[in-house]
Amino acid sequence: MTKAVFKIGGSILQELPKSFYQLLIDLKEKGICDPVIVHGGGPEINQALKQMNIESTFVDGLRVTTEEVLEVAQMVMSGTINKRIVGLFQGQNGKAIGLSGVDGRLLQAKPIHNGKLGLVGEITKVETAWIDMILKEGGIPVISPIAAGEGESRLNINGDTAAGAVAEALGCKLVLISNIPGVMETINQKEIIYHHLTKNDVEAMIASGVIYGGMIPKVRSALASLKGGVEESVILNGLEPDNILKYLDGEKVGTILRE
Ligand code: X2W
Repeated sequence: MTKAVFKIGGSILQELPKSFYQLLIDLKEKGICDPVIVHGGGPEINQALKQMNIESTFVDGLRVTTEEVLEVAQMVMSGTINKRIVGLFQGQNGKAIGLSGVDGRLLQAKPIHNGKLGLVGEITKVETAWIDMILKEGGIPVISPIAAGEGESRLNINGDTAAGAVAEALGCKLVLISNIPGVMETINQKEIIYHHLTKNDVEAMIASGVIYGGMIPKVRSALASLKGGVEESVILNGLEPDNILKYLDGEKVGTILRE
C-alpha cells in the first residue's frame, strides 16, 4: 500500500475534528493509503516554557534549544501531545502507536549549524524499518520530532523538517495539514487558491509577501523534501477532511508543490 506522511502542526492540533482521525483510519482500512503521522507542538512548548519562566528565542523559525528547553520540548511533544494524538485515534478505534524520534533511534540527527542553535538538530538518517514494522502490524505510527543525537544526546527538530525527512526516507507523499485551504492570495477582493506551485513560484511569492509568516518554513521544508525523493508535497485544509480524499482522487484541492 502506498504510504503518506501527514504533518500535523501544533497550531492546528486543537482544531482538527474527530472526522479527520476517522478518515485516516478509513484510508488505511480501505487500502487507499498507509498514513504515517509526524506532529509538532510549538505553541504548547511556548506555553509550558512561559509557565516555567524559561526564555526561548527563535532564529529563522528554529527554537534555540538549551538542555532545559529540550527537556520541556520533549515533555510536551513526546509526552502530552503524542499521547493525546494516539488517544484521538484510539477514540475512533484506530490502532495508533506513539513514538518519538529517540525511540529505536528512529530519527537520527546532528547539531545544525555546528551547534550555533544549541540542541537543534538536522536529520541524518531515518530508521524506516521501525515505521514499516508498525505499518505491517496494522498500526498508525505517530512520531514526535525529538531525535537521537550522538551517544545519549537528544536534539530538537522542527516538525515540518522532521516530516519532510520521514517522507523523503519512505519515498512517499508529504501532506502538510493546515487550517487554510492552501496558498492563497486576494485579488480584486476575491480569494484565489494556487493549486500548483514550483520552487521558483514560491520564492517569488515569498519575496512579494504573498507567502508570509509561518507559511514560509512550511513551503520551504516541503520544497526541500522534494529534492530528496519526496514525490509530491501538498498543503491541505485538515478542518475539512474530505479534502484529503479529494486530493487522493486527483481533484483540484489544496496547494501541490513540485520542483
Ligand atoms: C520546534 C519543534 C516543534 C514544532 C520547537 O521547539 O518549537 C524547533 O524549532 P510546530 O507546531 O510544527 O511548529 N523545534 C527546532 O516544530 O512545532
